[in-house]
Amino acid sequence: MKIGIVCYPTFGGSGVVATELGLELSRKGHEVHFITYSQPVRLELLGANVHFHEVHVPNYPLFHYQPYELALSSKIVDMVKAHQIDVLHVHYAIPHAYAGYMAKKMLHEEGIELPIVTTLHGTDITLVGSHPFYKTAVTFSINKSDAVTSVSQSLKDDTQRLFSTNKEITVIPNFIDLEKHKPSVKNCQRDVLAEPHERVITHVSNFRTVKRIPDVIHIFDAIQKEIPSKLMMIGEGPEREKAEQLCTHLNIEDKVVFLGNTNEVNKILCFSDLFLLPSQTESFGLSALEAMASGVPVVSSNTGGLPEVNINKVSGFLSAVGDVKSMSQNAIQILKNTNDLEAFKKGARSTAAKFDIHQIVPAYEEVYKTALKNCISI
Ligand code: GMT
Repeated sequence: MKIGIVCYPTFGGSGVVATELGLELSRKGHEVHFITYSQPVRLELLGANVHFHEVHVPNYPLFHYQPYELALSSKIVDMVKAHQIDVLHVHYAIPHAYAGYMAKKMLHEEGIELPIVTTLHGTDITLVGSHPFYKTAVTFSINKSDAVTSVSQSLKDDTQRLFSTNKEITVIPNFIDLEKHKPSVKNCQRDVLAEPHERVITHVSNFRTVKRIPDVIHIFDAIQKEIPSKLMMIGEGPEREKAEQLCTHLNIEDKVVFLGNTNEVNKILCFSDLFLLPSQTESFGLSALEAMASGVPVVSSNTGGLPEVNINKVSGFLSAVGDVKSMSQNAIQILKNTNDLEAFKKGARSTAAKFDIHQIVPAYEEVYKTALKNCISI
């Protein structure tokens, strides 16, 4: 099949899922075309089966906001015609599903029917998409997609609750390449960042309010009072500066390392002992799954799709959003005793194995086939 993929090229989960999916589809022999405003961060290798088409939005002084959807839908039309694309898969509803619909409509005028598959990722539904300013257009784009998927049952339920749509939604959970995230001692540079007797705790996110970064710091503060440890903070975002100030205020700045954005998260995870994800909302929690695949137990909140990923008392623990005390106690329980820690590490890896890329990606191929067969003509 020739598949077009529209996504955000940044470090966020939806872009990572779209990129890893495209790469796996290309390995399976499909021709994959990424369409976005810059090369996706995890798309390191372009090859015979993997192509990248950049969307340019020329700056024009009349526009207060540059019309990205317009440039994107034009690019989709040109690319579909030039490469005879069979199906377009858009990741994150805003504005990709809307631009996909416009492209579909323009192509229809030329006698070309393009099936659109929309994958809902989380904040495009729970935070941004359900805002009154966007809701009408998001509902329309969901209803007009040929197929809609969501990354968890919880996100499907949220979509049906928040939007007036009878659209069938197929749950296809996020996935992981277990080979890439093998817990391994090779390439680990633990000694650069922590002392041999210290436990290593890690958090990865885009440091937005929804991630409850102060909770991460407070949980770590409670841990380090009982167990010698270091905290690795990976990612960039609006809450980073405040987080650094909080560490100074708590007098733990020498125990917290801010590493910024990196493509080498698995190299930090391979020597981590615990992953923290106390989010306010989380449709799935791909970063938690990546940690688990590396054999790192997770202490998280129980919001959204997290209970579908992090299995309480097996791969880690779940607590109510904001319950820093319970999360701290759970973290200490996992880290205190080496035998318990080893059991949780095994539990994390075996739970992650249920999300094996080779088991999940065929579900997307099925959705493409169905969308091709039932393509709505407009
Ligand atoms: O977590 C973020 O803020 C990034 C966001 C994105 O769209 O890039 O992540 C969402 O999609 C991921 C991939 O499907 C999910 O694993 C995340 O749980 C989801 N984030 C939220 O729901 C907050």
